[in-house]
Amino acid sequence: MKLTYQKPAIEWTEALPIGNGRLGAMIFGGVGTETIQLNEDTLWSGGPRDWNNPRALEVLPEVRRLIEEGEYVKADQLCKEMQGVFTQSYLPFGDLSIIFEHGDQADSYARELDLQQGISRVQYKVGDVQYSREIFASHPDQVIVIRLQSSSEGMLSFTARLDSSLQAQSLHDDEHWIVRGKAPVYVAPNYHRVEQPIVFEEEGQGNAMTFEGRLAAVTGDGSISVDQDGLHVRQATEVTLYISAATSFNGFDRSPGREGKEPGKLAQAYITKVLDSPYESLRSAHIEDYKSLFDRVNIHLGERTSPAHMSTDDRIQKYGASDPSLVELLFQYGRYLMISSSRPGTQPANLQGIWNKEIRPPWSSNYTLNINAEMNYWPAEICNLSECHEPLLEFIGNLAVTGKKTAEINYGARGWTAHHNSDLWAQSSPVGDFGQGDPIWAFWPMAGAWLSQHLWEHYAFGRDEAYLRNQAYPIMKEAALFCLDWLIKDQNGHLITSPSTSPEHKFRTENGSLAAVSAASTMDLSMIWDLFTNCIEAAEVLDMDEAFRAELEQARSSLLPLQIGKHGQLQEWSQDFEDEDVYHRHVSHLFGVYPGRELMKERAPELFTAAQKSLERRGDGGTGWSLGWKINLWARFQDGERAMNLISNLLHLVDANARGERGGVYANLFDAHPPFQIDGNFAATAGIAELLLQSHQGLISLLPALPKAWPTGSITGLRARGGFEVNLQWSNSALSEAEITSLNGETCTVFASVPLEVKDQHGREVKLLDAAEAGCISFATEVGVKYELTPKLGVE
Ligand code: FUC
Repeated sequence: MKLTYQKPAIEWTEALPIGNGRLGAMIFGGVGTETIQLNEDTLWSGGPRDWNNPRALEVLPEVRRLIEEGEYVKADQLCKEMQGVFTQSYLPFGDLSIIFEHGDQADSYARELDLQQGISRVQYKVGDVQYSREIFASHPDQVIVIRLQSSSEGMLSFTARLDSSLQAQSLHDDEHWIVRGKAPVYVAPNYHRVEQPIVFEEEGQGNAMTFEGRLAAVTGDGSISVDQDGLHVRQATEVTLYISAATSFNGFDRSPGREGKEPGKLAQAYITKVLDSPYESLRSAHIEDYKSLFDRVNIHLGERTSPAHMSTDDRIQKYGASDPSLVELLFQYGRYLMISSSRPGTQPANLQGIWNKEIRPPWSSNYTLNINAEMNYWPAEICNLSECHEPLLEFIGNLAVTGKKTAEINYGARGWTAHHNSDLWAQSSPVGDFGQGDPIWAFWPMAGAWLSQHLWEHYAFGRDEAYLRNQAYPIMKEAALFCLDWLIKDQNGHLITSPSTSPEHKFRTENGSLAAVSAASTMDLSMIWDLFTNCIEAAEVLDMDEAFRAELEQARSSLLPLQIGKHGQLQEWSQDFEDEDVYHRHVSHLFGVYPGRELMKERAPELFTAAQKSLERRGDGGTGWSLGWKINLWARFQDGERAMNLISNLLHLVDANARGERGGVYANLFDAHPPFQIDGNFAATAGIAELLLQSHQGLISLLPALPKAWPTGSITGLRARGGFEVNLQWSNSALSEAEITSLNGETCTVFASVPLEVKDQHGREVKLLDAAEAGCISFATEVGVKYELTPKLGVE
């Protein structure tokens, strides 16, 4: 479980990421100069502001009329008047450089990222002296720790400094090197051309976010001094560097300038606290904390086929998915990245997790809600990192606040809505700077419906009823209220959405021109189905809102039915339009297959087959995240071979400077759109789990889509809906044993391709109940008890 390399990183996408949810760092591992690029997850441009647009409500009836008359291009045009401002941008914090006096000529160089401990290491020799570094981001202690050692006494001499590319000053006191700065009050998205894309406020205005970082060193035998050039260490054998960082961010609805926290105090407090602790105790606290999450899941898909010494980038290039242990690494890397970028109390992982080096990063490194932000959290529940899901769930709560105003002002609707982009400030309106955005991405008022699925899934897996009652359901209900108001009746009395887009994919109108908005895209209908269904089930569990439940049931049954088009495909739009691009990266209309549960083979066989046909037509290419989505979809279509093809396409080495639509991974295994986007990493992890275990149909399906390439293997610690933890073992491509631990004492229904018998953890036979589904077994469970399921001997 290591990423390994025999030379330092030159490109950022060769550097190795560490993080504690809040602080992130990219480690280059240079010999003469070590560069560590730093992030703090609340360092964003801007602050809370008004992004709503009353003009939206004025033009809405006319947009709807144009759509009804088939004037889609005109409707697109008018729809632009519904927009608000662009979101703000996630920012880089700074760079630590350590300039060594031993020069940059080294032998026996090696660097690694150890996923088992959450530690990155660098080792090399200069002459006879062996140098080593160990770097981690501690969650318990909220600092980044760098341990430097030389094998011979007193051979470590260097100067270290921390600098920021924002409006910042580097200064020092007697002990610490300090960087103190201000974030811009505005940063335009990288795709938006404006004269002044980065705006810092004038002196004295006091609205901007401020930040501070500190660097300190501790050594047993060397000397330490700080002056205007940096922090100097001389003739040490062992040194520990500590970095702390903080911003003035004080909540999504407070001015970071006028109502902010004091970053100086915070940064100082974090660092003072650790300076007195021995390195070993910080290190063991970090490892213990990290392992408490990481070790929950073990995976084994086959023996390593690439040579043991081969570096990770070479393995990707020469072996790709044909090396099962590289697939294991990709799977666990997604879990590592989640633990490192999303912890209770932090911000949710954004488009780049927490790792970003640019002031104008691709797509502002923001929250793209029409796929990417949700995708980030696909592995959270199934891969046993449920608490890492919390930052997103909290963020949804913020959006429900800002989005309530947007619903009211822009659409005159109840409830809350959000659109395709958001940021630290929970921006909820359509973006586009009042008319500059293309509605194909800017107009999409459905984020509330999609995000609410995460609230429900957190309950579906964990079964925490208090959470459902107090936190999740009230927000889900408000999202449903918005949808009830947003839906209108068509001439046949069906409920439809209008205007409606299928994210980022245009259709051809009758006269051949391309348009974005029409009525009732399949994705809208499927997400509303999903939201209403989850609300109905939640209200049943909570035994409340009977009348509201009935209203939702009524509305759900009146939704315009999904349709099958002339190619046998699941129609993407309510009209059987031709695609702008049949290979388009988005597969929005397949929401009901994954991550939704509207379209299942047993419940809707024809639509399910049509959905598969749609995916077939899309092909196996696409950006990193698009490949990731398709892995999950093929898993749901129970086609392990096809999913394997997608995994193979994703494990394709992408050049650091590539741009475009051919996805893959970089040398550091970060997902490449390209450019870097973290969503594909998370989707790959979720997808690999989904090949081995599914639970969206109200039963636990074991090895539903096992690829032939992994004939023997095991996985432990996956979670299934209903409050179960599942271990699986297989050989000759068939299940040999499953262990299911019941965390909530619910009835367990299991499907596998072989007949099974069940014993409890004491070896006692367990009585089977009459299973509702054919081919399944069902049994009552007790909380905390582990059940062993094995194939019945002699039965095929
Ligand atoms: C959507 C996608 C793009 C990219 C961006 C961040 O706009 O269509 O491919 O992932 O989000």
